[in-house]
Parts: sequence; structure tokens; C-alpha cells
Amino acid sequence: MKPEFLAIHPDIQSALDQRRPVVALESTIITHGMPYPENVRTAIEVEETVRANGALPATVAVIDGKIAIGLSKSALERLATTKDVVKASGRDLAAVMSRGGSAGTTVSATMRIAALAGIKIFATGGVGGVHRGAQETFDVSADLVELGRTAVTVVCAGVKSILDIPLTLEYLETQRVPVIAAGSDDFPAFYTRSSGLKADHRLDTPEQIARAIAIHWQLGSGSGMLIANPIPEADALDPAIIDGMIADAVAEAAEQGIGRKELTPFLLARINELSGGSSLRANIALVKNNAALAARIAASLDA
Ligand code: PSU
Ligand code: MN
Repeated sequence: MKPEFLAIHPDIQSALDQRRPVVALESTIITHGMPYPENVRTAIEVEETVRANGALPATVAVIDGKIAIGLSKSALERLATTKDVVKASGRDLAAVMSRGGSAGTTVSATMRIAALAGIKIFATGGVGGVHRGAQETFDVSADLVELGRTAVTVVCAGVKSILDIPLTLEYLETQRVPVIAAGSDDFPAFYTRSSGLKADHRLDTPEQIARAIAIHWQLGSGSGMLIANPIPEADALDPAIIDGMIADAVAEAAEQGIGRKELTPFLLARINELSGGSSLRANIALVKNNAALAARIAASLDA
């Protein structure tokens, strides 16, 4: 990419040049996933967590028409407080950059950018997936398509039940994306440690996961990998309670005709309201947990 479109922080560039561990972080979670001020506080704490676990954080966003890799605190604050910042998936990047705009990058956009920069591991909360009712709406997140074609490993806490979890796993299977649960037999469901479905594979240590990543690349399949890391026990929510709130939020979205890129942010905000903030607390805890695992994997990959 031409340098006029890319602002990569010098510390991150030199870490990459010297093959030191770097973890990419997305920014739609800041702009559209959490309310202010928890969004900016979490973004900063997640970066600290990556550092504390032996890697350099590289938060990705579009700022004034340029892809920024590594954001200053003031850039984070600006992203977190500006109301009309766009949610950009990979396909939105060119148009937003062409007009000099700013955007939070989703998992699909952040994967694309990480691949361009040579960053192999990326931590987030939850990836997008196949939405409930997708048989009618066709709503399948571009994150899943990107996972099928971009060789970046994404550490997440599984998939939230705002989505159709069995169909999401089917789609990932079709896209040749390995789904590996970290230290668990079950595929986790974001707020809870199990979706009731088995993950395809279980690996127990960052070293084992790093080895699987290295082998996957040597096989040359070109797809990404999904590492599903269950939320810590102490932060997990009661499925009986949260599942009801999710169902209510999904029904409200359908009644109000909310679709396309507005749907996921609407559901996250509504579930936070319905749960009196407990979903947000769980979300913050699991993102940090994922950042720690991603940093450890990155550190053993480059070791
Ligand atoms: N899930 C969350 N928090 C988020 C997102 C998903 O719990 O912030 C964001 C991520 O950036 C993800 C995007 O890539 O939503 C997916 O959006 P969509 O479902 O519109 O593809
Ligand atoms: Mn969608």
C-alpha cells in the first residue's frame, strides 16, 4: 500500500522488522461495540494487557483517510467520542479513505490490514457470524468470508447467541477455517463458556496453538484461523438470564426492521441496557482475556 495511505507507528514497524511479537486489535468495538467512556478505557486496558503478556499492541483504525496501525491515546479518545465515525468492514475501506474519513475497523477490515502489515495474530471480543434468521435475511458477516481468505489468526471468545451458532460453525467449515477452542472441548458462546456445541479441536497451551498456526501456514491453505477462548469462569453470565435478553433484543430488531451493518451494534447496545450493564462487564473481561492469550501465542510464534 502507498505510504500516503498508511500510518504505521514506528515502534510497531520496528517490532515487525525485528520479528518481535505484535498483536493487532480492532476498533469497531470502540466506535460501535461499547458506550463511552468504557470503550476508550477498555481499549487502553486491552493494549496494556497485550504488553503485560509479552507483545506489542497494534490497534487499527482509519483516521482522516489513512489506515492507522498503533493509535495514540488522543486518537483513541477521538474515535471513542466522535458520533459519526463509520463502521468499516473490509469493503468500506476504500470509499472512507478516498473521502478522508475516519472509521472503526471490524474484524474483516482489521484482518485485511493486519495481513498487509505482516501482523499474524489479532485479538477481539467476538467475531461476526451467521445471524439468526439468515435463511430469510441473508445476513452473514463479512468477517466469515475474510476468515476464509486471509491468513490471520483471530482470537475471540466464540460467537454470541445473537447469532446462529450452529450455522456459523457450518459456514466456517465451508470456508476452511480451523476452529480451535483454547483449553476447552466446547465452542464457547461469548458471555458463557459453552455453546452446547463441541469445537472441532481443542488445544491447551499458547505454544501448541502457535505450532498449529505455523503448520497451517506451511500447508498454504491461505485461510485464517479462529481461536475460541472461553470467558473466565468468574466473569461468565448465567445463560438462562442472558439468553432471554438476547432473544428479546433480536425480536425488537426484527420489529424495528433493523438490518445490515446497524444490526450488530443495535443488539449489543440493547443487550447492555437489558442486562443493566452486566453484559458490558463480561464483554470487557473477555476481551482482556483474549488479548492476553493472543499476546502469548504471538510470543511463542516468534520464539
Ligand atoms: N461482536 C461484539 N462486539 C463487536 C462486534 C461484534 O461482541 O464490537 C463488531 C466487530 O467489529 C465485528 C463486527 O467484526 O461487529 C461484525 O459486524 P457485522 O455483524 O455487521 O458483520
Ligand atoms: Mn451483517
